[in-house]
Amino acid sequence: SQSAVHLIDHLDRDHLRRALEHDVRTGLTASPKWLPPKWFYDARGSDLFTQITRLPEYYPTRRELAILREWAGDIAARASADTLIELGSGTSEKTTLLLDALTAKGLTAYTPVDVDPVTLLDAAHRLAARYPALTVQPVRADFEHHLAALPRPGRRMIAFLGGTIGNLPPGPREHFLTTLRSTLTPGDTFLLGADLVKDTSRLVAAYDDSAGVTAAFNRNVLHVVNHELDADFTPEDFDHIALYDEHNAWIEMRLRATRPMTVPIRALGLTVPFTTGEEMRTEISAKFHLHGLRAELTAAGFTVDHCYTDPDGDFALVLARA
Ligand code: AVJ
Repeated sequence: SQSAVHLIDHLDRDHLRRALEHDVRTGLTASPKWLPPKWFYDARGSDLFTQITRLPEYYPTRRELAILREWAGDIAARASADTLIELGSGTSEKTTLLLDALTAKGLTAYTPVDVDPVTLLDAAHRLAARYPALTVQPVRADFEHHLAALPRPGRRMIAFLGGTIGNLPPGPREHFLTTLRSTLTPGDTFLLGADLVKDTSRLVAAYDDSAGVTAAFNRNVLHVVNHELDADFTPEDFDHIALYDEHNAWIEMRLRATRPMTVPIRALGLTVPFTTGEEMRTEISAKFHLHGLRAELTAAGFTVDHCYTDPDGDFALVLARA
């Protein structure tokens, strides 16, 4: 595409590299071991996630789309935003429904925010071509660290779709919501997508698909560490585990070592031992009850305007006001 789209980049190579080094050193020297889910998303990981959204078992994307198809007009009318800022925008595929409705109500700018520059620029070019009157300003940033640096023109809607809020454990989630609220001003709105508690077998199937795409996505974090930190993981020597923790109401993904290993991570001068069967946590994906979600938003200083769900009650979109 020829459209003029310029990336604002808050994640220079140095910053990213230091963050990855810190996370890998912290997580892999802890007991039990863990790695944060944000490192899934290099170009390959983003592509695998897109494949996940098309799997028959992975319902959240389709449910959220169904809600947007039905309610985007209502959401746009309530928000009457000038600027849409989308956190964790990925391919921005679902966003066109929102953009169609919001541009009809006077939206002039769209800012997708993501960590993967390839996916981000690709989406930005595609949307700039589709909405010629819209100013598309992609920002490469980490939504947990750069909220204060987001553009501030006019009435803003912050969209955080897909259920990505579920990647944050309760403490960091409260911090995120409070920080986001503090960067907003009266008239601004927050549109939050969240996956809802449901039958355990459906939850687990969504994170352990029969085609093995989620398993490849899970193992991708090891490819990323190999590539970025000169490590020697053999990803195939780890089994993909997805389980539902009912007490915490979250899905947990883990990688389980199938044999004893000693893995050099050369860039860190670190050697990480694994025993057979040892598991490391790579993601939590929290599931919500509507009343809990409302309470968390209210506690962070938002006023909940409207909750939308699909007919089966699988997924929720909540519109809240600053
Ligand atoms: C992109 C964080 C919403 O938690 O469902 C999909 C990521 N992980 N399958 C989710 C994911 C495994 C996804 N989010």
